[in-house]
Amino acid sequence: MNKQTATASKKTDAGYDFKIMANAIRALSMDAVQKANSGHPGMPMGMADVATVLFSKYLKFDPRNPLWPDRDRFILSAGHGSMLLYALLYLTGYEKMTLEQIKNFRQLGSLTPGHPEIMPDMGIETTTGPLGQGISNAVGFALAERILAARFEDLISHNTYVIASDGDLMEGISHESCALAGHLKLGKLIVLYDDNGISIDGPTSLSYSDDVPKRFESYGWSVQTIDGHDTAQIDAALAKAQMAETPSLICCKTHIGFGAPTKQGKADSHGAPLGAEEIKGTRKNLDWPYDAFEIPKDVLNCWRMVGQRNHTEFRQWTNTLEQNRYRRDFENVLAADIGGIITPLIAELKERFASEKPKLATRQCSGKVLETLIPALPFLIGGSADLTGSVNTKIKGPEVISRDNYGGQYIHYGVREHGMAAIMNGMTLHGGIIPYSGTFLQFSDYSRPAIRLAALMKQRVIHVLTHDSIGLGEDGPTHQPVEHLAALRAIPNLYVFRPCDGVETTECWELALRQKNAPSALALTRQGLPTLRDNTPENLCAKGAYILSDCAEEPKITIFASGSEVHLAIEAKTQLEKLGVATRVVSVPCMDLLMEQDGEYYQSLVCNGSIKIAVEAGIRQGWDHLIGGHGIFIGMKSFGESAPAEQLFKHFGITTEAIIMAAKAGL
Ligand SMILES: Cc1ncc(C[n+]2csc(CCOP(=O)(O)OP(=O)(O)O)c2C)c(N)n1
Ligand SMILES: [Mg+2]
Repeated sequence: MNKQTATASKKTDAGYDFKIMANAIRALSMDAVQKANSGHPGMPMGMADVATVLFSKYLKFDPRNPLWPDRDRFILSAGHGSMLLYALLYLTGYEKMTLEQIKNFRQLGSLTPGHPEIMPDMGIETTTGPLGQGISNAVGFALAERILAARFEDLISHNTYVIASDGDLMEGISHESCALAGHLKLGKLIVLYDDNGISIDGPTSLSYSDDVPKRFESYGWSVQTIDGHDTAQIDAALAKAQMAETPSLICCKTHIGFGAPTKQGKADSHGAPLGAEEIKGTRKNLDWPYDAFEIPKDVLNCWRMVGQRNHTEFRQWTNTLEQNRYRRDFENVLAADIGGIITPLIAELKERFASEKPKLATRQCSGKVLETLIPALPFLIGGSADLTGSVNTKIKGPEVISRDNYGGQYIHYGVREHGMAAIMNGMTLHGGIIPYSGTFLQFSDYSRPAIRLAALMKQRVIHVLTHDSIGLGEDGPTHQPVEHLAALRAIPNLYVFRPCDGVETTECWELALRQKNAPSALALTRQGLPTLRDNTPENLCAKGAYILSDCAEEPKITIFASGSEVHLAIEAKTQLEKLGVATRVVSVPCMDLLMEQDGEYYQSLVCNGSIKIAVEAGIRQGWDHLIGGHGIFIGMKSFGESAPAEQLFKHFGITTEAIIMAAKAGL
């Protein structure tokens, strides 16, 4: 539907009654939840009218071509209402979303899990469930759209629609991301807020008296409030939102569990099957005299026509693409495929670090890597949560992205780590962008829920996390990560890198960029470190750990270390060898990658009978895999202290001398 012909109505353009179509969603939702004997019927029943108008008149989508790059994105932020999405996907004709799948709601191996799990080829753009994440991903989607539109104006112009609930808006992360959306004036972001006044504990008045419209107005959004069951009002509000130059919030006053005789408007309908009696009464109330899972042919046909609405537009878009002179660039950007582009650049950087042997903090090394890579990778979009100068994420040259210029390559996210991480997830999910950003490792706790989702969704998002130990010094224990490396390593499918110098930093960046199906975290130092590595054609970090310095005979001592502690291990080795103790040093830049190698590779690093020592300025957790329960660990057991870094390493006993003493004691 284009802007000019939008008229408030109670029917689709094809003349079908919205109410009846919405009831199909309600019926499927309550039936599926009842059959699964678990799930959330209330929200889909409450938002069915809003979703019906959105899908049948506004959303630009083509179920036959779900990956159409210029499709509108629909994000169900309130993931507990998953049946709303599954019902829509079935009704509009996504091939894989069959009625069988709906009947298998929440069962092992089904395409209809409890909360939506990313499946873009089936209309599920992101995994939602942890409240606040979806709406924040959506800000990333909408920002990615603007960034790509600035580069390919003929090919990209689409909206991002969100359904969000009370819980989404209560969560802190929504404050972060929505404030930034307003600041960046993301006018193609349209949020439909299920303003039903109910959450799990009961009425939202128990804990929530925000003036939501004022809140969003203060962010610079356009806000409307409507009756979310009046399809004419929904239609008019959506038409108006299309015209807004700012993000739009439509507060849809709805009744949770709409149609249920005793549970409508009550928390009881939020997260449990309605029960056979209540379902019977609902069918009567809605004038829906059909069996469970039965959708009458004419209703289904009407929905299927909705699913075909944009097919011609899709074909026109494909023609435009074929004739577009930037077609190849566009396709390359969409694939975000770094392929061979970075190979010579990485080789050159490694050679430079290895020959110049600078004493640099790894955060500075990372800055140098970016200086080389960014000009070659226009889809690498950086940023920081207000620590740009400290985390070395911005290079000279590329412009900053702002409401007046989406053509830049750097985002000032403000002090919003959690929002930043979720926005990056949205940008990579949109396609065409590899996002990276920086903050202190300590503050990764603030981003953790979004980092976890990137790992779960297998998305390439790169977190630059500097000031990675007590080595940051005087800022003290509030800023000194201690358990963070272990905590991040605990997240499956997240690669945590902790390079020891410029060569390793370059190799780790390469691995993070080439890792298409996982996020990465680069833990980098504030303090300067010597260059330890020689150049090698091979990326030695790729196996997670490798022998950095070996001895002629069988090692009596094997020292494992990461990042800023590797040079301590090398110094200890030099002194131990003067005493005639054969010592090997294994650098461990990525424990996660090491765990993926076979046992043989691990055996090639350790020598049976050798005493194993691990050194890392963090906690022991995780290192037992490498050194065993009897291995010696030199690291942290408590929070840090505020003092200059050198004093702290001495104070906590993370020194060359401590390694030598431990080795002697072990022998
Ligand atoms: C981060 C997070 N905390 C808690 C939950 C558990 N939870 C699921 S829905 C919900 C709140 C329900 O209220 P609302 O968001 O208004 O949804 P409605 O009941 O109106 O559908 C909660 C607390 C969650 N999914 N995510
Ligand atoms: Mg609610």
